[in-house]
Amino acid sequence: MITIDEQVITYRKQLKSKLDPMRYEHSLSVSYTCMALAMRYGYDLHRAELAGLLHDCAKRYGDNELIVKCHKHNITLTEGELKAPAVIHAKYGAWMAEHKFGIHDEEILSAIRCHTTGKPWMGMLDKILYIADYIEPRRAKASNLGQMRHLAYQDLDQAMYEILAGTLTYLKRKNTSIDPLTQQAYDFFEELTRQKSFRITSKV
Ligand code: DGI
Ligand code: FE
Ligand code: FE
Repeated sequence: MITIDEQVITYRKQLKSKLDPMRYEHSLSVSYTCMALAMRYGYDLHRAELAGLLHDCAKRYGDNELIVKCHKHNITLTEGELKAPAVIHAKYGAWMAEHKFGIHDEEILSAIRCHTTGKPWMGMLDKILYIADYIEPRRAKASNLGQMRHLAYQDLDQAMYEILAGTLTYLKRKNTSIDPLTQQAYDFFEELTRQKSFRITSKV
């Protein structure tokens, strides 16, 4: 029977041999940040660690390779994904986590699957991974990173909303195609945070 620590060490070795050094460091950093957020919000530390470690496992492939691999394994890609291929490593990464790394925990697979776009009705691990990917210590400086790091430990939904807003602004400025799921995630968290702030003010 393999222990949790042995499982993590095995995954790290596999990832280190396949990912470029900076991507591997990012994966470790996201993994630790997921665990820190899991401590804060009372989520299972080991599942958070695995989601962080494996989330970018498909990042070694280029866009065209990913499209071919999805086709080969009967993974359906939406029109939105084909127009914004930078998001496909999340869906194929979830497939790899299941079929190459032997993960069968649906919460871990779901978190990997939506870590780039987000989606409406995200579970706690979905949000932890999405946010950890953005705030991890080695992340290149986005202008609002300090605020986001603080907010992540105050309120997951508010942090989701702010990060999605920043991502959409960035994507629009780049004039690149936006996956409808990214827009749907933003609309969902905008409405959720609006309702939450309404509830807080209406209590006063
Ligand atoms: O894999 P990472 O670099 O750690 O980060 P990520 O998985 O969040 O995102 C990879 C890229 O995908 C990042 O530059 C932002 C971009 N992205 C997120 N949503 C969309 C998107 N790109 C397009 N074109 N459309 C989207 O909706
Ligand atoms: Fe990613
Ligand atoms: Fe990442």
